[in-house]
Amino acid sequence: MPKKVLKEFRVEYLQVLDEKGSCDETLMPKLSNDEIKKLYEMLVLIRVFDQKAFNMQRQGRLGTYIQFKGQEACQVGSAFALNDDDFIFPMYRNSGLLIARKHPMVQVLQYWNGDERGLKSPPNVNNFPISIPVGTQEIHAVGAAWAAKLRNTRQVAATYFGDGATSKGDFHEAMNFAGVFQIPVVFVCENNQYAISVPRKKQTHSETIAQKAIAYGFEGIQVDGMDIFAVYKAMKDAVEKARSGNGPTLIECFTYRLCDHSTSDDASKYRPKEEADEWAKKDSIERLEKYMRKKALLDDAYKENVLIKSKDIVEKAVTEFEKLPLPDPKDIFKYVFAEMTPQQKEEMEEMFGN
Ligand SMILES: Cc1ncc(C[n+]2csc(CCOP(=O)(O)OP(=O)(O)O)c2C)c(N)n1
Repeated sequence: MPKKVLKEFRVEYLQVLDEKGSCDETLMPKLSNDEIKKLYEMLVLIRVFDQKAFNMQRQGRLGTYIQFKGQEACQVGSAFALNDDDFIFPMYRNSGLLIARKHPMVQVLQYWNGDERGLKSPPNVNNFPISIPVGTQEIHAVGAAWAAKLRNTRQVAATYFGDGATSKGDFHEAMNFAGVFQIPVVFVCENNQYAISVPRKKQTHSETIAQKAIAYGFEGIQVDGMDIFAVYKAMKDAVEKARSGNGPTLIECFTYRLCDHSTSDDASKYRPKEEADEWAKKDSIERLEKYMRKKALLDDAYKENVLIKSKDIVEKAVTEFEKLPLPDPKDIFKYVFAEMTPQQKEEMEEMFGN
């Protein structure tokens, strides 16, 4: 009997800008010089923020913090392809994404200091709260995008998650539903090669994460996640496709976390130094600088100026944040449900008195 040949499970890999800052002009997305500068300035701003927030946590000025160093291009490149009234459903590693989506830095700091009000979306954008449970945000994004489809608002939802999250049932449910009902959602997987200490190869036997989309009946693409042009291009295409009623896309941003998992982690315990050093050479910011220098969009004075301005913006946000009153610890009990359960009331009284 002749074997029936099924479609190959192959996906495209997209890189526009290589590590040396050389650009494949045939793949270059349409971006003006001003837009390229905006992307660069945002990358620098969120890196400065990330380092400052980490330092503050170490100094006891912030409760906890999840760094995203190495993943800036995934977050900025994708944010720039969305409209303000599109929805984002982020994960804990997405402080940079929130900032790129006009979420006030002060509020981001407020959140990491234990005040949930930090995640209240500003009125001009649709930023959903970040999700600490791994993967739950994927189904929420599908729900919001489904509502947008039913209401015919032409809004798109984007959801962000790590390679580890793709092993969750939520991922299957979200992807399956999105495929069946052709939901206007973009799944952005920031594959940073590790789920805390679990390497990607122990997460899935698939060659890529992107190819998983094929089984759900839609397109998956793997992009160089440290190449901001590739991320932007893939996202722009996926968003346009979703907005015009042609369903979901899975974008796997192939990247690396150039930092610990969190402020309670030490990645040197499970990742070889040589590996991290190799990835650091691919860094999105240096790569873009090389490109911009070649195109006369960046010189030393501009670079210095961007850094000074970024530090100034971050310091002002920190000063404002440190003036805010701390949240009331009773809020932990008060706002889990609309009404406190009898047990919560009892616990609260036990802890704080009447
Ligand atoms: C449902 C759930 N299970 C376990 C955890 C504990 N946990 C926190 S982060 C993490 C790893 C997730 O890795 P990945 O999805 O690759 O994202 P990354 O942290 O690498 O960005 C785990 C297991 C959690 N937060 N939620």
